[in-house]
Amino acid sequence: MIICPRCRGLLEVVMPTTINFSMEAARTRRFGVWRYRELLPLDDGITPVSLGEGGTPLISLTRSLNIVNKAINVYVKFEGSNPTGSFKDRGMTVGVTIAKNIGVEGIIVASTGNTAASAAAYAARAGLRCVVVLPKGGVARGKIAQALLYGAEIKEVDGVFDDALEEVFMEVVINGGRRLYPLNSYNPWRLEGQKTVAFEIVDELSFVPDTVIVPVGNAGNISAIWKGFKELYSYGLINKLPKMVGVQAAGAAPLAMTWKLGIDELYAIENPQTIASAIKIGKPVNWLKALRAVRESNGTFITVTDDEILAAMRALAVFEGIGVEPASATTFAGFKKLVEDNFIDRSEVVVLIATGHALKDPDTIVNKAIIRAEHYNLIVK
Ligand code: AN7
Repeated sequence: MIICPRCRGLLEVVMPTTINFSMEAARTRRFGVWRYRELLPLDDGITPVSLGEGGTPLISLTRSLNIVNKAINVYVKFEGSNPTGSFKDRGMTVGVTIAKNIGVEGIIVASTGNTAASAAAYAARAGLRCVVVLPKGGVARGKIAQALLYGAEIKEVDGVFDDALEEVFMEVVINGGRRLYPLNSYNPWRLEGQKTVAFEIVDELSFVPDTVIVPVGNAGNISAIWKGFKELYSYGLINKLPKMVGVQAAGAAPLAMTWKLGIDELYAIENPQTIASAIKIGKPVNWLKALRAVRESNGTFITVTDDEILAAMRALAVFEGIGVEPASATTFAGFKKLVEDNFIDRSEVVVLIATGHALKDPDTIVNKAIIRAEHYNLIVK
């Protein structure tokens, strides 16, 4: 159902080649995912299961740019201001709307945490059961708290996210996906919602940025955002495309490795390690889509160390007042590297996708992020 029986690849939603949509007209609607309804694959008659997702702030960076010593036009798209505190809500509003309309009893997801929190909230809103399968000990406290609060049924497995995902596959094979509908990021409907971040960036800036930097775990988001830009381009709503940059943690970098080696098979990591638990993933299911996105867009994949992540997290917080979780901080750490390597130059406009809120992972803040500030020689007053 979710995998193509012929090539065993993931399914992808193909939108009609022409569409009745104008940005001008859409702007009379509330800023958020459903402003772009005509660009989403749902019939007009369907009422979305919504909590007001999307419409997140695009914040220009100021004082933190001293760290890179260059005046560059950089924005943070702060996805932490979504209803459950991460970009996952964009996909979940679409995915759960579909689940509700096909008449299932509930939904099931494997998750490093944010998908679980989001799935639990939207399932509650829709009156569906929600089962979340989590890597034992591998999920940040804020995310578990949310899943519990929204009433999800929690199942823990030994191992990492990839093992939790295997468990969901098994469950779906057993019940045929009829009872519990799988809403992992291999599910193409969720990616349709996630592509709206591209629409919002263009909508707000009224132009296309040169580079978009995205943290990569299961690699769904970077694929979805690229799909969003490409669709705008195909409808003639924009006339250029950005470079897509994927950032991974050094100890959990299957795609960055695949990219570096220039191979066409995924370089899987059996035992991924990083402080950024959201992206502690060794076998990203969307790896091929992501590889194509980065290749087609003339972008790149890079890695950042845990120390760089913590320093970046601290820098965004103390210099900009932007509180993000470790996975999201990879974007600023990666941006700094790309400026140093001259991949990004002074004339560019860059957007960092800050995928999740700082409160998702309070333990890392309290135990680690404060101390490591000295990596950027921060003087905190
Ligand atoms: C904050 O919740 O995979 O590359 O199960 O929570 O689309 O996987 C989370 C991923 C980046 C990576 N930033 O996005 C999950 C999960 C944050 C995240 C990612 C995640 P993908």
